[in-house]
Amino acid sequence: MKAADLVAHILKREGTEFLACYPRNAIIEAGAKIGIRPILCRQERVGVGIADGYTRVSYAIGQTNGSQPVNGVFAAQAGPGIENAFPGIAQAFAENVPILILPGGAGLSRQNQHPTFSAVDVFRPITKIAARAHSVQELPDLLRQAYHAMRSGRGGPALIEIPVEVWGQEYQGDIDWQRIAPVKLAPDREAIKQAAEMLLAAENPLLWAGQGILYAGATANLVELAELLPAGVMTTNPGKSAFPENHPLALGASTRSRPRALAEKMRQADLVLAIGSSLTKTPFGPGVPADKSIIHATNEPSDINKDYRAALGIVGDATLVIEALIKELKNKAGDERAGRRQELEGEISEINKSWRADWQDHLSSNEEPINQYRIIGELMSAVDPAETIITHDSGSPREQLLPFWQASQPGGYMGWGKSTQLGYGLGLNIGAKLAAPEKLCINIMGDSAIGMTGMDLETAARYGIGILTIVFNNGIMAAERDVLIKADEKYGAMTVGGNYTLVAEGLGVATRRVEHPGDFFAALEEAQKVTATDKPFLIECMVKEGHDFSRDDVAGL
Ligand SMILES: Cc1ncc(C[n+]2csc(CCOP(=O)(O)OP(=O)(O)O)c2C)c(N)n1
Ligand SMILES: [Mg+2]
Repeated sequence: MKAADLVAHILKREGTEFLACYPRNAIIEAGAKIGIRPILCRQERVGVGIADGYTRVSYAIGQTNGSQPVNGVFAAQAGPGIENAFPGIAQAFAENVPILILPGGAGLSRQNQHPTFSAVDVFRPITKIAARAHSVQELPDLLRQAYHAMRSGRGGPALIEIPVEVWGQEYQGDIDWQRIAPVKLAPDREAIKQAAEMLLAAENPLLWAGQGILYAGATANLVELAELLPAGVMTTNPGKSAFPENHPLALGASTRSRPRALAEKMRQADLVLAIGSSLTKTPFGPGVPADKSIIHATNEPSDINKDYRAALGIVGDATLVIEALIKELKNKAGDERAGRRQELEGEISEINKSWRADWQDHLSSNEEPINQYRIIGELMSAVDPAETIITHDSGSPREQLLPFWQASQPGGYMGWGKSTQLGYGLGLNIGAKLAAPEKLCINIMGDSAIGMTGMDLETAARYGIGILTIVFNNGIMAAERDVLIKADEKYGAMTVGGNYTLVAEGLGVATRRVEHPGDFFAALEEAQKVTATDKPFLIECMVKEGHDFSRDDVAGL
């Protein structure tokens, strides 16, 4: 058995059904022989994004359904292929997504010669493991390490480079591959006791849920904890959908924009319990205001006391931490807590009502060019979030979508923003649809965003991947208005041009161009019919520049 057959065999045992890829890489052929479907992207960056979106959904939705998650895999050639994959891997690193990257490599005798591109060296700082196989015999050990790195602790990409001569070598021995199980950390019992005491002593505890909840499949546990305490639950941007946002204790998610209830309850909070979150300071995620006491529970010890001083740190898997806390609280909790829950739910509901009322003009606006919130409003009333997976893109669409979209199921929203690469949402959406073909999978992108990766709409058309892409075309980089003042006045630097309906048609994608807000509903109905037949659809909405965001502010949030 040659190296590529060996790798394909191991991937198959790990549940791999498709390989996101771009030639040449011998695993494409070897995988095809044993039923691993190659999905050839148009650009390696998007290929990595496809593996990424698949992984997110496989973890978040698969686990809720009781199936074992499968990590997405991307394969590329040495040199240009893996060089062109850089943004995809950097984004997966920023978002802690556990994907496997399998590039070819230059011959071993060329590795030290200028200007050989060494994927191992270049990607080491942005992967959990980056290793080169010097012989086919090393591959099972390296892949075992890669799967262990992806499955245990904080997620992130793993990269194994396979140099030219290794592909041709014959593997000696039997392969006895067993699926690599995650290794979970259990929390310190004393810390759990202390946390329970702090939570019970707090007047207004607030739960802060990160994407670790999604990776641990801990949503049901989190709901139980929130109801027991009781406490309102906010999520980070990547954590959105980790807590059902139709639950009366839900406060929503935060990027730079957020629902008012989140801001208000954060303002009132005296204690923040963060679970499954790195608590990283980032412009596209919430912060913890200085006057709050913090309990920080995470499976990554180095995140504790990184950006904030933690009054108490707990290292552990999110499910195990929450289970232990619930057990401890049940021993201690008093009767008065049920009454407090009702009161708290009432407060949240009141804030939500006034916030929605303030935004109703936007959500039902008849403006032309179209108000982006009208499209979001139409979407929310027309589709069932429980049957939908949605993602935004960088730029204004993220700020517009995140506060208002109500994600009711884990994995129903793919939030991102630790890096904010324009165009990332398209690959994510293709990957999500591959992981959950029964869902309506939507990505909303601006006109600059589609310029980055739009050619890969053809990938969806070619493989019959029925995604829905909604383009907010305002002919401008609206998000850059504050930094392109003279450059725009003198040289029109904000303007971008394009008719994406024509582009999509040219790429074999069915489309509708919507210029009047009243026409969106029919376009969406048509899109749902078409995507249900495994064909992609693009709706181009001719929107206004759009600078209104829900940014109810609290210092430090
Ligand atoms: C790869 C990359 N380069 C630059 C940026 C910085 N950036 C963020 S938003 C934006 C403009 C977005 O314009 P568009 O997609 O048209 O959305 P709009 O804000 O107009 O709705 C830019 C240049 C980025 N996020 N990613
Ligand atoms: Mg734009």
